[in-house]
This record gives sequence, C-alpha cells and structure tokens, in this order.
Amino acid sequence: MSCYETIKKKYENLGVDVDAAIEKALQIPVSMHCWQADDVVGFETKPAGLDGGGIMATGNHPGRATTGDQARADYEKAMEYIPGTLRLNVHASYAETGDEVVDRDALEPKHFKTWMNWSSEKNISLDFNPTNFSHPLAEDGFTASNKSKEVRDFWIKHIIASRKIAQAFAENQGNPCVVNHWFPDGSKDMPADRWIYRKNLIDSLDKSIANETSVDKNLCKDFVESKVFGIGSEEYVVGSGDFYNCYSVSRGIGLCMDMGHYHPTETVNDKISSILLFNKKVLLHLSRPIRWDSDHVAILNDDLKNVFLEIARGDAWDRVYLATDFFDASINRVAAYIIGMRAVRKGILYALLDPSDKLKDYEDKGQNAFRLALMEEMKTAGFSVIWEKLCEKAGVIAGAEWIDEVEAYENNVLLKRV
Ligand code: RNT
Ligand code: ZN
Repeated sequence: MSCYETIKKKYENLGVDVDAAIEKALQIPVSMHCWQADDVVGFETKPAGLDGGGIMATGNHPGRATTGDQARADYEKAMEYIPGTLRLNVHASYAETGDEVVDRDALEPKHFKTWMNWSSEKNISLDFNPTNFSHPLAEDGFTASNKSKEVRDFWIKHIIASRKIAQAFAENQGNPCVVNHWFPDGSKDMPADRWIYRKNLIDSLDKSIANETSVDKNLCKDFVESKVFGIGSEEYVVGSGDFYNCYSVSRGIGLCMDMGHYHPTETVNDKISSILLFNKKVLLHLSRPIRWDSDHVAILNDDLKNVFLEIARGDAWDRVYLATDFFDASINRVAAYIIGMRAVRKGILYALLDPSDKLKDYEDKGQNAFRLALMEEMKTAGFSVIWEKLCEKAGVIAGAEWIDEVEAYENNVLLKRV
C-alpha cells in the first residue's frame, strides 16, 4: 500500500473521506488580493504633482510591480504554485487610463478593460473594492462620513461607480462579483461628537448601497469591513465592529471580518458562529496581524486553521467568502503571494480533514480529554502526505522546490525592473 493509501485508511477509521476532502478543498474559491504585488500603490493616472501613495506597506524589497502588466505577470507566476480555485480581487485604484486622468467618482467599466480581458483570457473571475483612501478627499481622515456634504457626495458617487464596475465584471465572467467596502474614517484623538460621523456613514451607505437600485445585487455582492484602529485613527474609528455588525444585519448586507481588525486577544474564528446566525454571509480577509493590523503574509498558524475549522464544523462554506489581505514590502512579493495562498489552501484542506463527528461524539459523552487528545493527534496525522496529493491533482509542485523557481524569477525579472 502506498503511503497515501495507508494514511487515507487512518482518516477513514475516524470517519473522514480524504478523496472527497481534497476535491472540495480544490473547489473552494479564494480571492487573491491584487495589492501585494505593488505595495497597495495602484496604477491610476494621477494629476501632476499629486502622489496619493499607498496604505502602510513597509519595506523596500526590489522588484515592486509598477504597471498593470508587471503585476499581472507576477500574479501569473505566483499562480503556477498555488493549487485550487482562484479569483483576483481588484481595487479601484488599479484603473488603467493611460494619459487620461479620471477621478474616482468618474470611473467606468471601460477603465478596467485590461483587467476584464485578462480575466477572460485566464478564466479567473474578479472581485472589486472601491478605494476610499490615498486621495485628496480622504486627507482629513473622513470620506463617506465627512461633515462636508460635498465630500460625502464625491465618495457616494465613487461607491456607485465601483458597484457598476463590479456589475460589469460579473457580466463578463458569468458569476457574481464580491465588492468590499472599507473606509479609513476616524480620528487620532477624541472627537467632540462621535455620533455625527456614524450617522453620516449610515446615510452614505444607504444612498450608495442599501437603497441604490441601479446596480443588480445578485451580480454585485456587497460587504462592509470594520476596523478597531488605524494609524491616525487610534481613538475613534467610524466603521467599528459594533457599527458594521448592526449595519450589515439591519440592511441585509454581508459583513467582512479582517483577521487583523480586532483586539489582539479576540479571535475571528469565535465570531463566525455568532455572525452567521444573524447574517446571511460573511467575507473573511485572511491575514496575519503581528501585535497590530500589520498585514503580515498569512501562514498556517492556529488562527488560520481555526477559522477554517469553524466553517467546516458549521458546514458554512457556501455562506463564507474567502479573500486574502496582506502586504509585506520587505520580502519577495511573488513569494509572499505563494506562501500566503498555499497556507490558505492548506488551512482549508486541514479543516476538511477534521474528524468533526468523532469530536462531537466525545463532547456529547462528556469525554473532553479525548476530544482534546484527538484534536492534538490530528495535527501530525499525516497531513503533509494528503497535501502532496492535493498538489499532485492540481498539477502544482508540492514541496519547497518552488522556491528555486521563484528565485530564478527574481533574478531574471524582478531585479531587472527599475
Ligand atoms: C484596511 C483593510 C482593507 C485594505 C484593502 C486594501 O485596513 O484591511 O481591506 O487592506 O482594502
Ligand atoms: Zn482587510
């Protein structure tokens, strides 16, 4: 018997169908974020003298993608080593408009033609995000919640424009486009009035999403993302966890939970069963916070595994949308994608191999030591052999050999970029 067959038998004895787990793990879509390749800078054409910059990517490893073509080449390179169904998550600031300066409120599907063509050519569906940051009208720290009606109206227009682009993506690819709405709005120090911004944000979201009828909600799947604090919004974040829990449920809009957007001892895995008992769907931003929302590359740590175990144990795969969100500019960015995306796929597989029925059985009988024992044993039960099988099925290198190939890409492509 092969090593795989032996291990498969062991799992079968625990009630786990390994072949079915591999098949399912390969099918679950994961939306890879476009912004690790270029440190969240984006490709939009800015008016002379204005450089919006990115958000908080730190490091200066050589080889950053500075054009859409370079970024797409990097995604394609990374995708050679990432098994399973992929999507690509595009931000509005990645519009390619040549010499023409198009402000965010005037963006149209035609400004994303290159992305849609790439999507059709590679058969990779796209998701989308309005970009409510890195813009002069975000400089005072408030966008859609701003006290100025003029500023709010600009962002409302941008959100609607973004949702129309998402709808065009959905039509082009023949399946819905997930749209995530995140706003940096907040303040460094204590506001005199914490209420007004939240009231404004509700009004802007209602006008651009909840009550906006020009976009088909079956094609454009909206989610709202909370945050606990940011640089420059340490004291007060308008779109807090409480705010969006209530807003999303009251409006029937999806909730996005980013693994870096909670207090350090809170875990996203524990939230899933609460949120999904009230909300129809949830989007996860898979990330690795180190002491704060640091957006380190996702790895196969307990936080990541536990998130997928929760989904598996609640059989909630069809209500959870998966997307990555990390940006580390201090290391090879293509390798960062591969490390993070492979970790995510490993985490999904690990969760699908969970002997959940057996664990629940121990629990029902009050045998909690045995429950803990089996959870521990599963960590070393032969997972790597099953992972290798998954990679083999996907036609992707299973082990560390991919590193040499990416080193060659660094030397031949990335280091030659100026
Ligand atoms: C920021 C949010 C948000 C962004 C992307 C670029 O704290 O996590 O999801 O990372 O929109
Ligand atoms: Zn996020």
